[in-house]
Amino acid sequence: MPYEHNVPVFEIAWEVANKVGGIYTVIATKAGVSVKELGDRYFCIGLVNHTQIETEVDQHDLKNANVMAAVESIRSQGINVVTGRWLVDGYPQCILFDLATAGYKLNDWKYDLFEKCKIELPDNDLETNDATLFGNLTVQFLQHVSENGAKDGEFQAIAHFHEWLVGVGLILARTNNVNVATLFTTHATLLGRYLCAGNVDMYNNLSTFDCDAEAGKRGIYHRYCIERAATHCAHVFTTVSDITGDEATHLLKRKPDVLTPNGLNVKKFAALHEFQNLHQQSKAVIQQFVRGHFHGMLDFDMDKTLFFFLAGRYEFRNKGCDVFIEALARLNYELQEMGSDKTVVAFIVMSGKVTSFNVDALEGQAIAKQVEAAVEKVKGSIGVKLLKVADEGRIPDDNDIHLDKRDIMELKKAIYSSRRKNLPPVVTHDLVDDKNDEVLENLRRVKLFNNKHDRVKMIFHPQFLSSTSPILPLDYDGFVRGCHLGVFPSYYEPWGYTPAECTVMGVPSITSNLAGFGGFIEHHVPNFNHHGTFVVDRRFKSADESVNQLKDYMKDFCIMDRRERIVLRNRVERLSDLLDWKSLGDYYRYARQLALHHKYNYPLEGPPTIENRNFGDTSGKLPEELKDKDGNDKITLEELRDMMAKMMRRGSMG
Ligand code: G6P
Ligand code: 1S3
Repeated sequence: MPYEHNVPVFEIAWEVANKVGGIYTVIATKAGVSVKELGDRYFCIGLVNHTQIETEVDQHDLKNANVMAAVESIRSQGINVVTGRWLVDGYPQCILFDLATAGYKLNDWKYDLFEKCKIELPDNDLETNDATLFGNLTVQFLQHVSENGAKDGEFQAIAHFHEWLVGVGLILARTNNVNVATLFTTHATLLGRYLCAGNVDMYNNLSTFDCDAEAGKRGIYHRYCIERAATHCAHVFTTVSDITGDEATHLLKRKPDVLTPNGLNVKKFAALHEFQNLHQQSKAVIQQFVRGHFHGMLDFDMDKTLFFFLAGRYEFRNKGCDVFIEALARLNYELQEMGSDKTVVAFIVMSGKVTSFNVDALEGQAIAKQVEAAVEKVKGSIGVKLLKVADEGRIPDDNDIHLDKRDIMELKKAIYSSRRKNLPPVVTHDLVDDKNDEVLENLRRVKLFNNKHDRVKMIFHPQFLSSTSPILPLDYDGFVRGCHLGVFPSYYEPWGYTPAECTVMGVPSITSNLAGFGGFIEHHVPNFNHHGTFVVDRRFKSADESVNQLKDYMKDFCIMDRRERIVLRNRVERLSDLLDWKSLGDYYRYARQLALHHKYNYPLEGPPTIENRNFGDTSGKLPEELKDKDGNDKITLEELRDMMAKMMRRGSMG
């Protein structure tokens, strides 16, 4: 019997209805295809985050009597369990445990874990304490569901666990012999992340590490034990990319059975060029911010200003921020040497510890508004003068539209107050530890201070973006759309959603061959740089060479003109189907089938493949965006070839 007819699927993750990082994006964006495939047999299991639950969950009982009976049995122990539907596309059912109300069980459950698995947990690791509570609640729930279900005949279920934090539930499901087929997906390895962040050359030494000792040295041995035990207990083990597959093989000692690359919920606009219009709209908001931020020093042409950005979790080296800053410094020098008329405003968006907005940054926006208000007033007074002339039936001449004393006073006041004594700040917020902040330390080192002569200006925004911000009122998606280039030269990046998000929004990006996404694109897209996805080699080149390669990519981008950028954005956007869960969801489906095969002997279909796609034109015909509404060519093929040759000027781009 094909499993899609009756087997319930429980997808278990710390970030269900709890936005922390990338795993939230995985489960939330996948929910649409999961619900489409599995309907009401699909349940997400997570924990209650009191600050998010009201906006993330529509709370109510679920229809499934077996599931509700299991929930009630946990509630009867005085533990709060929230049920309802998660407010994301697909509207999946969710069951969330309130860990604070289960705290009284902690010592018993820690003891039990030690007795059964010899995993000893320290007292001071609050996160692992929570992981223990969560794991025990999950396994109690699964046990109830499978035992209740078995009363009506044979019962089968799938439990898919994500990341070590929910690993205890998987370990206990196996040690307690719960009747479920289990999967474990890791989105990184604990040890890999620590090794890379600590300046160890992980990739060239993967096979040589004494993992227990390395985990011990870093105080994460107990966490590592949970992660490794979960990996080995699962019927099926998966991870998100080739590179993390290798890492897991060596550091967790199990080769993944399936790779489950991360997708996105791709929304196509009815009008092909809608994403280009959105770029224009969001760019106008960023330009407004830049106008305020650089007030009194805005001697660069906004029309020739490009917005680059790096965003991600604040892991300075792992996310490649070190390489980005160094490459920007070199780009700054070369643009000056070339006498370029382009300016790059480079944003770094990584959430750090801040106290409040920086006064200078706030003031900049206020001053820009004052200047605008003064200009508006003067515009009004000129309008009145013109109206008077028109009423008289005369054609106005220069004498009629002169500025009078009051207008000039108004403008003088605004312009004088916009003159600045300091350079425009490189950071938008006050940081708790400004002196030791890694981004600021490095900006100081390379002297990117927003000086007049700098062709690269810096903005470090150490907070998540929000459309209610008084300085840059855009949410993350809007901001990405308004930028010209995303730059993510990561050193440790199992997948890397940031460049993938750029792709589906039609924004070119730079990734690295140490990022799962970079490897995926290299593998599946021929001539990927024609499609606006550039891959920095951080695996086989020296640090200095990687920095230069990144600088060259950014410099090439600066040389492009507007028409070339528009063409490139269209090409990037064409890759978005490749990243859609509509096809990548098949890998999850296959992994579940494999788990059923191992646990219940189901027959197995072959693994999915991403068939060769045609991502664009290599035929010599002009792309659609270069035709007018009647289908005639707007430029000649020769012009197009010149243009592409220019874009691929460097061998590395060809
Ligand atoms: C989009 C808009 C165009 C605009 C262009 C600017 O394509 O539809 O109206 O001219 O963006 O592109 P740029 O790369 O200069 O921001
Ligand atoms: C992890 O989140 P991170 O930014 O700590 O999981 C993400 C989802 O699979 C992945 O995209 C990312 O590379 C990992 O690092």
